[in-house]
Amino acid sequence: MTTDEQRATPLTPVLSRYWDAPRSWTLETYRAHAGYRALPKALRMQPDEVIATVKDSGLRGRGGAGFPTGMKWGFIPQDDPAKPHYLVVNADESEPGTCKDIPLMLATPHTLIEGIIIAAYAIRAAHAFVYLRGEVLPVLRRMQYAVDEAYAAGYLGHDILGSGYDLDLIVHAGAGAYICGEETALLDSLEGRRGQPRLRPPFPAVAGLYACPTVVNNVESIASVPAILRNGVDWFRTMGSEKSPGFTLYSLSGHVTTPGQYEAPLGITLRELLGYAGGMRAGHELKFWTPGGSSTPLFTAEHLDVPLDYEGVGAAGSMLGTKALQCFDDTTCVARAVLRWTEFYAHESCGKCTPCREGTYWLVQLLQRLEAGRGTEADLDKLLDIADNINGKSFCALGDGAASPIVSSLKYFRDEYVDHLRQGGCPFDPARSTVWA
Ligand code: L3W
Ligand code: SF4
Repeated sequence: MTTDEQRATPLTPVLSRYWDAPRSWTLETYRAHAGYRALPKALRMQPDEVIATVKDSGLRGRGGAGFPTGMKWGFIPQDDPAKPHYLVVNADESEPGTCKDIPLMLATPHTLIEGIIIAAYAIRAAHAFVYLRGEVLPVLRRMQYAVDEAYAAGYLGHDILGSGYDLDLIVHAGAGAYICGEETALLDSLEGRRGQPRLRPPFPAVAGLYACPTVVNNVESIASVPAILRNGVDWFRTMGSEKSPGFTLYSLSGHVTTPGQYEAPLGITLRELLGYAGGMRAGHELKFWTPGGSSTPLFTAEHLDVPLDYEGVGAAGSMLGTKALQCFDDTTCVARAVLRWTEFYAHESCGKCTPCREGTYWLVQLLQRLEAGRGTEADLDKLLDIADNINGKSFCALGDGAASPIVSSLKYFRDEYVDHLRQGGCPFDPARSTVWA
């Protein structure tokens, strides 16, 4: 019998399949939608068999880097019984435009919990943590409610489903810093220290939480595991491509008629997704967009047919990142958008390394001047020079991310920056222009 989940359609709701169901977040609703059916199957397998299944599925990390999930689990060394293993779920969703993990945890927290139990069993961990962005109190409450339900039903705690396997799950709220989404800063924060990135290697798989072997995975990556165990590797591979298989959540935001989460196979294009989302708002054209949040180089309308998978977006000069498709129409000032993102990076820079700490500050100064039409054309080259001194020379990916919109906006929209200077102000300012809707 073909279930809703298995039916191949251009949109493939798996994770989001019953987000609209009444009381979707409860254990009762989860069970009514095949919930906790993958877990007994996993617990009957050897842990290494579970890892092999996830490896064979080709699932790649959904937090930004696309690193193969099963391979990461396989890195956990098994030769030191004195060192516990940990699973940490990165639920610190903060990348601008990214809004998939928070809705997932609000709507179906048990999907994540079932994935956590399976992943922790596979890597032989007795403790798992969900590191949640601190500002999102309703998500914290809902996750904790679901964890309590899972304990009461025997899915967490001692001797899970009579298998002899024990797991404790702790939901931990961070204090709301973007840098704590960087996996090693997250671990420092979880240990009670100020969240700043650690030098890698060693990677967390070798020396992570409390210097013990740790898997850090994104919410969506872990939540995808139960469906893979339930339906099989071949099913998962019917979607997406050889190197980027499966379904994923695309977050459409900005000047889109119906913004929201669209779950589809990897490799779908923005043109197709906009077709489902009713297109750009009436009377306006797409001007620029981010394929994976503001940390990924901008695309324009000429990239509407780029396959949204790791290879396709990479070949076109950007990154799939978190699949946060922020779409801006012809009323948007690119300099203002880039200034706003850069202010965010300057504010969130943890200050550990000079290129990012100082560079993001100077980028903001120059952009503020340019956006107000008070700079000079030499400032445009200064922007590129500073971005070049940040990109690849910073301690962590936040610096590279801050440089991305600067470089790509100047590549595609240099003339628009120059127009600010010629007009002595923003050409998109309502007082100067007719482009505002
Ligand atoms: C063991 C090795 N493990 C790599 C592991 C590593 C990590 C994963 C990917 O940045 C990107 C960034 C943001 N032995 C290993 C190994 N690993 N080699 O694989 O590592 P990496 O360094 O490729 O990336 P990353 O540090 O995880 C993530 C971009 O995502 N991004 C930001 C997203 C923000 C959020 C959020 O708000 N929550 O997700 C958006 O584009 O710029 O490039 O686990 O340990 N030899
Ligand atoms: Fe901190 Fe920025 Fe350096 Fe990362 S790149 S360590 S956020 S100062």
